[in-house]
Amino acid sequence: MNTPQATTASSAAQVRQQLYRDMSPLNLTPLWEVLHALVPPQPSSPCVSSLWKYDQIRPFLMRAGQAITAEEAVRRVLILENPALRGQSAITQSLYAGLQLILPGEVAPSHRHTQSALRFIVEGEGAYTAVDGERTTMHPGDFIITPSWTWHDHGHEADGPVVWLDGLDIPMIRFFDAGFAENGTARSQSVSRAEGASFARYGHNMAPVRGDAPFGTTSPIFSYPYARSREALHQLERDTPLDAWDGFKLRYVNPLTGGSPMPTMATFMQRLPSGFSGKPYRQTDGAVFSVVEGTGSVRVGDGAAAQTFTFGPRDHFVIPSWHTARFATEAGCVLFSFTDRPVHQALGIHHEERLS
Ligand code: 1HN
Repeated sequence: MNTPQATTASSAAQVRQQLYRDMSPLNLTPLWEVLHALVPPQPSSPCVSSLWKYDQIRPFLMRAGQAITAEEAVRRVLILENPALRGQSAITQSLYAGLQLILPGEVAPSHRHTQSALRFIVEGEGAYTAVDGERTTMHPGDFIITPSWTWHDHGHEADGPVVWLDGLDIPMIRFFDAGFAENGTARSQSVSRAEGASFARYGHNMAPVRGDAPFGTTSPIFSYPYARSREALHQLERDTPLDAWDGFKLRYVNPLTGGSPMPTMATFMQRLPSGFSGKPYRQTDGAVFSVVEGTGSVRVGDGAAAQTFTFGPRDHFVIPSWHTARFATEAGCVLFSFTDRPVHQALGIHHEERLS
């Protein structure tokens, strides 16, 4: 027998369910059923942490090299998909990552799009990317930029396969429904400036007296060579106290603003010295890592959900938003990473917690 109270509760539930059904055809839905999930007490990313071991991935990259040419593929890339976002071409809710292969003699044809791209060179030497009439030769560890809406193509006139990490803001631009793209008419753009022209103008703590930022809010430097970043980290290590969370960590800057090299993505290089056992931290910007040198491990998540990844050179991993991360290394290592931090900062929603 139903008590009067239970009857009241069940009839209230019935009244509500009937309300939902009746108004649904008008595309109306009650907030109170979803309010908690819409504004969770803390970030609850659907993404999961994940590791891609290079020695497992490389054979598939090389098979892709036999299966399709760079020209036919336009971009011969294996996308690093977040296991919880399969089919969405996304490594986090806002970021895309992939490993691109180019072989000697190949051209990846010219095009442009509003999505910004970064390249981080993982394997091989001597391929180039051309941006707005200037070529940049790739070396492992170089960080190279393709600003939004600039013509770009890639080519390889040297020896051996060249592989790089592509980082793009594709999911973010898709979220805003703000993407445009256009194919070039020439297979590869003609070269109009000598290699190194942008670095000569902007790479020495100087800038041309006249003329605005050539790429707006994006850095005028196309390539941040590893030789420089590595040297900077080593100098830092010599005379700076170790940070208990980050080791020795530098951010790449747009020399004209001091801000991030691209409006949507921040990039970092850090060195964890041998014997480093980092403290845990979490931040709202999910991060994609490319291991440059050395070996180490990262523990991501809390309690039973925590995962520990052991990494070596050329491995890649993702730490989603607000997942606690903690690094350790016996031999020491160098890590490159990128995140969507500039957008969090522009919106005033960036949070970071350094735990003990
Ligand atoms: C793109 O243009 C490149 O230029 C790489 O190398 C990856 C993924 C989606 C859309 C455009 C490139 C891309 C891309």
